[in-house]
Amino acid sequence: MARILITSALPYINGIKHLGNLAGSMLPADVWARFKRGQGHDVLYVCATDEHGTPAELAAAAAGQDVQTYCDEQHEVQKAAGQAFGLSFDVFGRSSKAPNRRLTQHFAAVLEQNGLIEERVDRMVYSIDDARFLPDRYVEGTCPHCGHVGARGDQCDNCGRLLDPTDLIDPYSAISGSRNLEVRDTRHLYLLQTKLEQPIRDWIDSRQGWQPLARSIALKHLDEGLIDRGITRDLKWGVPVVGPDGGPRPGMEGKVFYVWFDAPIEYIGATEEWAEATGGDWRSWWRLDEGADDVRYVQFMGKDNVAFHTVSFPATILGSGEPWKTVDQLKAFNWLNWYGGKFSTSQKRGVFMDQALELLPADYWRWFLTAYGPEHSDAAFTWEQFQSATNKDLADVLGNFVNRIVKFTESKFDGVVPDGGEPGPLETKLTADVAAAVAEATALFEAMEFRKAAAAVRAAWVLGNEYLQEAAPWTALKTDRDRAAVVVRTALNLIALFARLSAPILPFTAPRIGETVGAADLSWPASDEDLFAAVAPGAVVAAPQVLFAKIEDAQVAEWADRFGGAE
Ligand code: B3M
Ligand code: ZN
Repeated sequence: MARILITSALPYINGIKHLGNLAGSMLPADVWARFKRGQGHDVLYVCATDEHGTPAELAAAAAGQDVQTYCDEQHEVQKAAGQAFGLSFDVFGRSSKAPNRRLTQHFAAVLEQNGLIEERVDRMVYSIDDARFLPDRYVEGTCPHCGHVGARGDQCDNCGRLLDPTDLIDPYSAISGSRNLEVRDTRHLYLLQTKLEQPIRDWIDSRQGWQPLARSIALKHLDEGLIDRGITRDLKWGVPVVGPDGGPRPGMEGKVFYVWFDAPIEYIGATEEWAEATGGDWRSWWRLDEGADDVRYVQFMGKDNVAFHTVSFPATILGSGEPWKTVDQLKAFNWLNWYGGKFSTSQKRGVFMDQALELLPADYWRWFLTAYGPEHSDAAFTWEQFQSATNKDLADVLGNFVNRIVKFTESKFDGVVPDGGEPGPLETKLTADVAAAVAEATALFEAMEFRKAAAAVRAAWVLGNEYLQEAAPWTALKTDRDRAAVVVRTALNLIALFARLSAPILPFTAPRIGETVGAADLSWPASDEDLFAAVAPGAVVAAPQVLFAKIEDAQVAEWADRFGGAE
């Protein structure tokens, strides 16, 4: 049994997330956590809301609430949405909680002791009309790299480059829209990343488990050359900058740490929140000198977050000189688009997590977003593809198989698993084919190849249908009851197996599938297991309520109308 720490990028507090956010970090992390738990490993899946910085302040202002109240409410909203989607977080923490504050201040202190933090007088964008500095997202303008209009001061959404607000061409205030801006002096802490370039490079070389997309993004940032980065901001909401004694730091009053400095530290902070709630030992997950040396740490995130996780956060950790656990495997995702374009809250394009569940149960979405997700390239959500995936994979292949054979057992064998007969050549072939599909699904999940793993699971379902078609128990029954009994028993065992194979992706439906044949075991099958031993003669079976309803064309039309579709 291995100890596996899993984190998915922390969703910003500013409103409920859309399906693209879900597909690119939290959902695959959950699927993988369930796969690993199913194998019997000791998994800790950590997530939290990322509550600081300009996204929180701007969203609270737009909602007409003070930031604390806004965050309190939105945290509960996101937590409930995660639960409704079956996201099996061991903890869903908050970056505004005390553990993160303490840890963030701790890291800043040790980095400074190590000569890696410097106070600098900085030139920052100041809005005369708003009477305040405009850090990060408070300024918008044109990206100097790609010309994208409406780029934010911290990062361009179009080309993904990290920006400094003073880089923007034709900048304006995101609060008031005012262009009456000037650049003023203000004092800030800088993390001297230039001194950490070689340690970060060496560390990346030592991480062989990263997926290529993550590695190439990391190396690109290093090759472009690291710059010293301001890690404080002129904001009210955030982790306060303090002096060595924990009191105010002269010259830095009223300043807080930059949200991207404290957010990844919340992975540790949230684990401390988990420990407070459960009595667990958070240090054994994070401190190499206290047991974390045998932990395997896997991070999931969208590609825009990779630079922060492969360069910025490691700079904090490595620069501390303390024995913290760092990421072993990093899985990055591309974008899920809404038809040709982006999801957009303001333009009401796309489906958000809460709305999705008003339309259909979580497993329908989980299947589509896993099996057809934006894994190796951007993927597009279209209602038509969602409909086709649901109807073909879930309703026709999986649902229909379960229904057909259980109903047949009910009508012809009184709902009891029949005995008699001996497996023949068809069963021998099926056993080998299914074992191969399971082995393939296991290897692909292990490799975090989610689309391919889902395809392998689906291939196992297809084998079930093909077997039933060929073995035709309804025909056999007319002449050879024992032969029909063998086929029925075999197929009912497949149902128990399919429940197990489906459990990581379809956690709500898998137990219902298992229940039809009285099988409660949803663990992931081991390589040496007899896959046809779960359902024994004499057991009672019961047909399920509809497992997956087909999506009708009329529904597609209605949803496209309500949420936007092809333009
Ligand atoms: N909240 C950005 C995002 O949601 C940011 C991730 C933080 S991970 C430490 O895309
Ligand atoms: Zn750009």
